[in-house]
Amino acid sequence: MTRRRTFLRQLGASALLLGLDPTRLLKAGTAPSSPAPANPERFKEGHMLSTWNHGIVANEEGWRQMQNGGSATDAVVEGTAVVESDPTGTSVGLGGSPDREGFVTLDACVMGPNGDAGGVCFMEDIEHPVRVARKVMDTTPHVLLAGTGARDFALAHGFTTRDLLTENSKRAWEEWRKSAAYKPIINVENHDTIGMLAQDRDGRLAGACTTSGLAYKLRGRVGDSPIIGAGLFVDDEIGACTATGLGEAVMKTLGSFLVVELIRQGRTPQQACEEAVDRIMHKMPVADLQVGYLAMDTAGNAGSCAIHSGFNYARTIAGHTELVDAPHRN
Ligand code: SD4
Repeated sequence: MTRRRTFLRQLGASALLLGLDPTRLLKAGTAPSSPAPANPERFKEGHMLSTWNHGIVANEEGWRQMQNGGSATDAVVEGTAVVESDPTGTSVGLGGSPDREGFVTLDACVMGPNGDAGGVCFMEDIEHPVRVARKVMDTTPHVLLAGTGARDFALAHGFTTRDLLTENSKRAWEEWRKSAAYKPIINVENHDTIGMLAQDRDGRLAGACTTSGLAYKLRGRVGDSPIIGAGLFVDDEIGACTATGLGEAVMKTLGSFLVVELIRQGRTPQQACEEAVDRIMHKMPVADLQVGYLAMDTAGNAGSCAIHSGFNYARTIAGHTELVDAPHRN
């Protein structure tokens, strides 16, 4: 809010100098057109949203972080890191399904207050890409590191290597190789990236997104999840959004940025998620394609929408977590 006030003051001063009406300039400018209402009391200890049911454990860790004085960024990074370490999840971190050559390659990003962002993509052998993404954000002038460069960067910052292909995911890949048919299956095979959004007690917003991407993808394929604006976008004067599902559809419509921009223009998070889903449905056939959006604004309003049924998310307010089924449009 401080930055917005500074912006408004500067805008007003420049307009007056030029002999213009500052209120007319604001309408044409990029400042939020409908500032969200003040934070309700119940959100003051923190508020978190995470995709899918593994969002429950992510939010629990995020809540612990916040109770220990951690920021929204601490909550989303450490919350999603818990899911990265779960070998039973086949779409994130350890145990993630490999590409068609049998290599597990990971994508992740994080975005904090003030527009700070970092990410890694096509990275191998490192269990916690989301923590590496945070290092990129905190210690480099860059946003995204890829492949061996990302891996080397992680090693230089104290991360260690680990074989991320578990016996189970290897067995499933070997089974898949017998037919080698690539057909994404809605909500089962592909669609459980973890995206997490949080607002801390200081009102700061942050988000993180981490995935092993589509099972048996072409080697080198990178999805939406590490791409700022596609799999994740945070503007802590407005709101935050994360995406799950077929990354190509999200990238082609720059989905998370679109949702936050729609909130900026006055939509509720719910309306914004619906509109972003409708944009995909208008542009491409969606019978075999699932995408889900999850968003919050600075007032604690949440929204979600998916193309098809089956998408759910975990919401934590004041330490209480519930699993919510997202509405769908098809
Ligand atoms: C991707 N959006 O790489 C991710 C896939 C996903 O669980 O959501 N997987 O396209």
